[in-house]
Amino acid sequence: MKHTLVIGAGKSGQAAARFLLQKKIPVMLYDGKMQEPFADSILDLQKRGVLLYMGGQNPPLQMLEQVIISPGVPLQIPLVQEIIRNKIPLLGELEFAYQHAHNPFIAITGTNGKTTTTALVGQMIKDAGLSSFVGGNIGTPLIDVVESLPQDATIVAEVSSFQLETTQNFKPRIGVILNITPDHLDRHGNMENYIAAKASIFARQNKNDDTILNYDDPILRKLAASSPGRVVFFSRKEILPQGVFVEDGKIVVGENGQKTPILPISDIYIKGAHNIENALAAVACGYCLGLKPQSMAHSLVTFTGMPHRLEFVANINDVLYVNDSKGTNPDSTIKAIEAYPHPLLLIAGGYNKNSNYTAMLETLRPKCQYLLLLGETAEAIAETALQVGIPKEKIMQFESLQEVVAKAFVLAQKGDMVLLSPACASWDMFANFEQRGNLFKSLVKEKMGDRNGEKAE
Ligand code: UMA
Repeated sequence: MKHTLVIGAGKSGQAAARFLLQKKIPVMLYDGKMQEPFADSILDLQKRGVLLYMGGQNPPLQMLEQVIISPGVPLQIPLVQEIIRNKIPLLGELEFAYQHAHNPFIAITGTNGKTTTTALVGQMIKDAGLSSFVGGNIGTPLIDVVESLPQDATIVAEVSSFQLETTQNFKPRIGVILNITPDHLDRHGNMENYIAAKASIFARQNKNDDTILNYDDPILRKLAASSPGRVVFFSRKEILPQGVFVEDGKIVVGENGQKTPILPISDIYIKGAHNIENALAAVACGYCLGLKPQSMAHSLVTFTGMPHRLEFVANINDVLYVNDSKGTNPDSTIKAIEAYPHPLLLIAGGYNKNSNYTAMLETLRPKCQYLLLLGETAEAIAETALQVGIPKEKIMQFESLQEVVAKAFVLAQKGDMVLLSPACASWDMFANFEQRGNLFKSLVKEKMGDRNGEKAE
């Protein structure tokens, strides 16, 4: 009997396997890691008949009908290359979910800001009294829910370049690209491939669909011409004849010579220039959906942001502790560095994606109290920091996040900010950025407890 092979036994792969089992399709589950001891969720799949191929054990390709690949697995690995050579149909989890979905999609991508914008758009739709489901790269594999959503729900999906790379028919009703700066080049090989993966968000749209693009991003401005959909631009820097922009300190929607003000940007709860861009993109989505200006304004005033994204952790003796574990590339960390005026103890470093840290460290230099480094990239970041003129005595390397937080507590002065914004993915030391951010928060809170204890004595 022909099987479906699921590659990657993480969140996406397990969700795909569960879905296939429900449809009574025989499943094989492959993972490059041994995964022992198996998580209960994997043991459960095994009990239900899933054949496990763990630790890089090759499954028998002649028994395969199709293959579903998890987003984090590169197409270059030998097993996938063998599958492609054997012409076995291969699709990603996003495409698989799309093929089984009955609801319209709003898909949001971009190097940075996609999680916040996705959650914000989901909130805007709910605040307008409509039904939405928020999922995808943000954390819930869509295949888990696509067949059980209410008929009137709009799926608001955060989509990554990894997911977009393996789409074939995926065509969102609204596709958003927030920005494109170098990231994941270890996986995509070069910028052209990375841009092409992002652009596939609109590649199959038609004139009844909307493509929302950032006018201030030169790559996206150029890309607009290749969208078959209706392009709606947003801009933080320029007043546009048509689209969503900032004028006299207010977000404004311009359409056919008419201007509709939404709200003053100072009223938006989430702070920083990058969040104004996320808000503009969300308003552009709301505009395409026909949401009322007052309702969108209410969402922007009340939406408080996402965990692990410039998340306030504590203020201890006038030192701010902020968790930006989702800062997984240099550009994202630049935005975190720029978001607050405080002198910084920046905690950075992690999994090596061959990024360039020069611009990030140049942004940091005038505010840098200390640069506390850990992970695979610590050495490379330290070298670049010296090159951009950050003094040697301000740069320190550590073996664990525990050591970093302990040192930050000793070094931080009143008025400083201790910012975890690693500019790197977490995969060298952690399962994901959430685990890294949660550990940071619990270490800070532990220290806060110690500090209170000291005071009490
Ligand atoms: N694996 C292999 N071989 C490989 C690489 C990985 O077997 O060469 C295995 C790993 O051992 C692991 C499994 O694949 O067991 C993990 O699969 P995965 O990396 O696809 O991770 P999932 O747990 O399925 O989570 C994925 C997304 N992860 C990635 O794209 C890396 C999650 O995005 C997403 O929330 C989830 O699906 C649900 O849709 C996270 C992410 O970091 C947030 N995304 C990147 C980002 O935002 O920058 C793209």
